Amino acid sequence: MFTLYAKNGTCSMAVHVLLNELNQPVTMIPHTVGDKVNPELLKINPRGQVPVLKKDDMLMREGGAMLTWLCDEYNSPLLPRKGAERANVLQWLMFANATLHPAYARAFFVMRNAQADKDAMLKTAVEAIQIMWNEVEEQLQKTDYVCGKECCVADILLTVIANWSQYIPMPISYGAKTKAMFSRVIARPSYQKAIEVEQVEYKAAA
Ligand SMILES: N[C@@H](CCC(=O)N[C@@H](CS)C(=O)NCC(=O)O)C(=O)O
Repeated sequence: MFTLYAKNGTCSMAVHVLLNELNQPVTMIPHTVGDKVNPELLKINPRGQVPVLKKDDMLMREGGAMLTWLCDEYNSPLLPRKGAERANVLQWLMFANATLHPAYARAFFVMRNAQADKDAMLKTAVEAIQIMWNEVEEQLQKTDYVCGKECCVADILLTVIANWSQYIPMPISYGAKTKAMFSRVIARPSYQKAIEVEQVEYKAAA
């Protein structure tokens, strides 16, 4: 049985959705207790960040690693085992995890911390995010999902991250193909179950 330290709607949600895809039962442990970071989480991740995944003696940090490892461990079609197809899915997974996720983190950092020039800094951060969603839309001109006809693990993480735009007070838009991809991903039973457990309102597909 897996234990997932998680915060509703954040990047840990992608790991939650994937565990549902794999029919793996999971105990969810909240990131926050009262108004403080869960001391149990701080003991295993001094950064106080989620996701952290535990099973028996195994403890993992870094969501991208979890998504990759879980797909491999359970032989999931969401990440092909080898070849150019695997390379392509890994490329889009890392785009989501290591390029798009930090771009949102920059915007949130500005919102929380900037004193002078806050609007200009946020505008720059949002423009960078928009360029990335335009890239996704361009890719989706050719395929239903970023790596082809079938959903892959990268689509799941992209769909989770897109829903963070609602917390940024400047518009971020998605193309029609991108919104159609989000709609297909959130319609999956695995995603619906995570939405229900995490009490997330999904807005990015509208
Ligand atoms: N590189 C890390 C980033 C983790 C991360 O930024 N987690 C955020 C949620 S998306 C978090 O824990 N935020 C809570 C906080 O920092 O208080 C990963 O991919 O696991």
